[in-house]
This record gives sequence, structure tokens and C-alpha cells, in this order.
Amino acid sequence: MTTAAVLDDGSDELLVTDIEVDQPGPREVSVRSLATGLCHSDLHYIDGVLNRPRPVLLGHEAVGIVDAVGPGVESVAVGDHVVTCLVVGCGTCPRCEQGEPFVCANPNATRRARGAPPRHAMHDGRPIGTMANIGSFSARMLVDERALVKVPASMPPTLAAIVGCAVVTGLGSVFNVARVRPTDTVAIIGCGGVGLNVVQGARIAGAAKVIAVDVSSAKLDLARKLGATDTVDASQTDAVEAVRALTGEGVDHAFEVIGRAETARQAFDMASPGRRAYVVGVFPDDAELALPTLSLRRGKSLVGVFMGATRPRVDIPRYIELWERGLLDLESMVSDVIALDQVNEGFHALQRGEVARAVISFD
Ligand code: PAD
Ligand code: ZN
Repeated sequence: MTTAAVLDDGSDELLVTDIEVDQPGPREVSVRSLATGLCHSDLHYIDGVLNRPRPVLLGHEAVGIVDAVGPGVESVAVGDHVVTCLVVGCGTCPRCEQGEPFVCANPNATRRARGAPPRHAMHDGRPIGTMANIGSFSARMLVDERALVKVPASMPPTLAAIVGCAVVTGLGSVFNVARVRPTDTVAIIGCGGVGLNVVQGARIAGAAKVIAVDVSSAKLDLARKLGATDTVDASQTDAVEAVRALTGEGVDHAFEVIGRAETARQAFDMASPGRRAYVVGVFPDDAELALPTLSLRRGKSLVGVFMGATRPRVDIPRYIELWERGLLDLESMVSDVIALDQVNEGFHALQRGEVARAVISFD
């Protein structure tokens, strides 16, 4: 039995309870959790933006220690410190072969077969689904080995916990998708856990202007600390006008990191003719966007971003090197360290926009 926080039917609060976690099957790994971050994508399961079957075990960015491996596991061993990443490529489909595991064509290869016993079950036997096949709000995780990347055992767990989603999505959006070059200009709308890592990525890439946009002055202060050259308080001023006033025609790269039609449109309008806007924020499955076609004629594009187009085993070690060299600030990103039974308060604070990243410590 393992203590976990489960989202069950009929409640918007996670229930901290004992669940059954199976033993590792082929290519599966059991991991004793050390720490896990609270991401807005988890909150989307609670607030209904992502309407998914329940009961479900949330949590997808985490760090822990391997405590058992199933048959055929070769990439990690008992005692390894590992972080989870929800980019779980099968490794053999054409997309994975091309180095694009984030669009793996064979996602079922890394899940249990339909009809097989579930990885997780409630005490009464009901199977529990998992957020992105991870489910890290649990003292023990059971995941496919391809969801894991080894990290140095010396890395503080509360910092390693946020690498697998907030960091890879933010930095990957800049390095892998936008490919921001030195002297480019960048705007970021939404400076939470993910957006602040876009800010850091733009600073590391050498952007000439890094314009942070948020409705929280505390977030804008933090954005400045992490590399923003300019800030715009969207609760006080028209964000598009403000960015144009700072740049003339607009920016080379505009990132939306919230998940709202209004701010996605703002990002599109902030990009200069011929340049690009990126939607990183997650929308309801059936949401649609309206865009002015005149801008398309002038060569502007809108690009969707999934998980920063991350190749976990290539990118995560590189990002940890950036942290070791002092270029990536993880310490300032972790605003709150809480216990598993404070998970609901953690999500309420995230909903109010008060935290950069809250991290659950299992110690
Ligand atoms: P967060 O809640 O930490 O940050 C959101 C930020 O947006 C907060 O700082 C808010 O103050 C700010 N904000 C809210 N409304 C406005 C507004 N109108 N104008 C400006 N700022 C505003 O969330 P997060 O950083 O954990 O996640 C952000 C989004 O990114 C969310 O939709 C999440 O689901 C998504 C995400 N996408 C991927 C991906 O692969 N595309 C990965 C991880 C997270
Ligand atoms: Zn996430």
C-alpha cells in the first residue's frame, strides 16, 4: 500500500488515501518518490479544462529513487536518482527514430495493455488512471522506463522535481521550437512555473529584449530577477500596445503560456510581420482560436508547442548542466515546499496565481 493523492468522482479536492501500486511488469520501474511539482496541467484535470475519467492519479514532474525494476529494464537500475518526463517515446517508431519522441506514433507501447491489471487501484479495487502515464502524487510511482531520466544524486530533490515539465517545456519552447537567436526580441505572456522558464531560456539564448507580461506584480518582479529586461502588467495596461511601444513593430517571438484564447490572440498580435507566436498554454480539447488573416498574408505564423519538443534524455542532462554552471536558476523557481496532505492548498494557491512552483516533498 502506498499513500497517494487521488482525484475521485464528485469532488474537486484530491483525496489523500492509501492505494495499491502493482509490482513492475516488463520495462516498468518502481520509484520511491522524493519530490514532485504542482503544474497547471494537473490543475486543468481538477478545474475541468481537461475533462478525463476518474479516479485519476495526478502529478507528472517528479524525482525519486529507483527501488525495483521489471523484466527487460536496461536504462536505469535500483538506487538511481531519476526524474519523470511525460514525453514517453516508444523509441522505435519513425518519429522516435527521427528524434521526435514528443510526437511518438505508438503511445500504447509504453502503457499496460487493455485488459491487463492496472498499475494503480483504489483500495476497493477500482482502477486508477494516471496523468500522462506518470501519476507522481504518490509515495511510490510505477512508470515505464522510457518516462525516466537519470539525474545526479547530489541534486536537491525540490529542484530536480521541476525539471521534467516546467523546465523542459519552458527552455525547450525557446531552444527547440522557437530557436531564439542572440539579439532577437521575445515576449512571454504568463509568468508562472512554465513561463518563467521561457524567460530564463530567452535570457540564456541571448535575446536582446525579454518582455514579461503577467497580471501579478510579484510574478513580474520574479521574471525580472530571472532575466526579463522589461515587464508589462496586463491588469493595468493593454499588453499588445505596451509591447509594441517597447519594440516598434512587435517581437520576433511571442509566447502564450496560460491557455486562454484572449492571451493567445495577444501573443499573435505582439509578433512582428513574418515572425512567430507560440501557444504553450493548454486549452480545453474543443477550444478554437480566431486569427486575422491579414497577418497570415504578411507571413506571421502561430505555432503550437507540446512539452517544448523535448527529447528527455538529450535535453534534461543539458539543462542540469546549465543549472550547475549557474545559468539556469531553479532555486528562485521553487516558491513553496509542502507535504502531500497540503496538495489541495497548493492547488488553490496556484489557481490564485500566487506561486511560481510549489513542490511536494515526500520526506
Ligand atoms: P501558472 O498558473 O503557474 O502560470 C500562469 C500565469 O499566468 C500566472 O503567473 C498568472 O498570473 C498569469 N496570468 C493569468 N491570466 C493572465 C492574463 N490575462 N494576462 C497575463 N498573465 C496572466 O501555470 P503553469 O506555468 O504551470 O502553466 C501554464 C500553462 O501552460 C497551463 O495552461 C499549462 O497547462 C500549460 C502547460 N503546457 C505544456 C505544454 O506542453 N504545452 C506543458 C506544461 C504546462
Ligand atoms: Zn506540467
